Amino acid sequence: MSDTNDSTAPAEAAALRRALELALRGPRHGVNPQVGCVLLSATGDVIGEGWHRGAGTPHAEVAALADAFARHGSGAARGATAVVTLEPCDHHGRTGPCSLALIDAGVARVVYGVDDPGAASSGGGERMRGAGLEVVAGVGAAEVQEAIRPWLTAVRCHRPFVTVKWASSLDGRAAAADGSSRWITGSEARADVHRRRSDADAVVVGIGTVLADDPELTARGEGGLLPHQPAPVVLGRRAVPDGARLHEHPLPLRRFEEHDLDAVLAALYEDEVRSVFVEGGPTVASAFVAAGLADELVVYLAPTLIGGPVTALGELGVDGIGAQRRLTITGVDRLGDDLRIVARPAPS
Ligand code: AOF
Ligand code: ZN
Repeated sequence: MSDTNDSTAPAEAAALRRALELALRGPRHGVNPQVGCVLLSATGDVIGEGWHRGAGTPHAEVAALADAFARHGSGAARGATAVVTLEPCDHHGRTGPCSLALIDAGVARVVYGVDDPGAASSGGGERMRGAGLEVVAGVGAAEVQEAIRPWLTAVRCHRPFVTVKWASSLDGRAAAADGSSRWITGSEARADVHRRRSDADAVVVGIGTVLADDPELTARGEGGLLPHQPAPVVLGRRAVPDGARLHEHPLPLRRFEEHDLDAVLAALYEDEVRSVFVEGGPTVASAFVAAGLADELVVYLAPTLIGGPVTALGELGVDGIGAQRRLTITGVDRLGDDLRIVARPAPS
């Protein structure tokens, strides 16, 4: 086991975990992925760290190189190992290619988690190999994939990642028979909804919800508006009333009259929307689920019983039990008196 690759592997796996921790400091919303990078010296010491802070700002690799240069001088990365959560990019986007930045800095070895699925940006691994660097892919890949699943799904499917959220009584009712639905869940659950709105690029509701609830669709916290607001999107033909609170939203309202959700999502993707938070009501939520477009469900269950006809989801076309939509539950948490259940479609 005298091979240097073997002896540095545990340090690299630890550096990858650290890089992922750094990555998650960046914004979850937006057109770019969360990416983190740790630079290790030949002896395995951390000489630089960086993460991506949002579109247009330096990529994680460039930020880590700048950190290493600032701490140890301009030759600091010569012979170093770069440990990155995502394959370094190979394109001139809003910034320059990280593959070239790493080559130019004299980095000898690159270890990364997940291949870049972007058609224009991928290829950094190949370029660096061609330049004589050692490149190892797939380290910590499962953790990275899980952490940036929304962005990876969006880029692979060319549509935003879709989270469908609803709040219901324990018996799955979203409202009483007269349609009144406010305050089923408590304040902790509602605060969680606002944080999740803020992580999304857009929040989607049906016109029925606008007419029934007059929602603001902003992401709010104790101190008022949260720093990032999702764009409000309303589906359906009926008009949004002039006095609707939605008109006070800081971002312009996007309207789609069509029922073709693929077309809606394609148009939003074109507009750089990479994640949408679908907040209802039952018709819109079930349309996304029925179309197989719900990548994640976030369900808040309140300890109350309502009964009656207004279920959290409308028609799903499940005529026989064989057509039921099986889920995998990935999280169950108690928020105040309520339960939050996070689930995704079961692997088929
Ligand atoms: C990032 N941050 O740390 C890395 C990225 O057009 P740009 O310059 O903003 O490039 C965005 C793409 O670059 C992104 O979609 C991803 O494929 C790749 N890598 N992006 O925003 C980073 N390493
Ligand atoms: Zn890059």
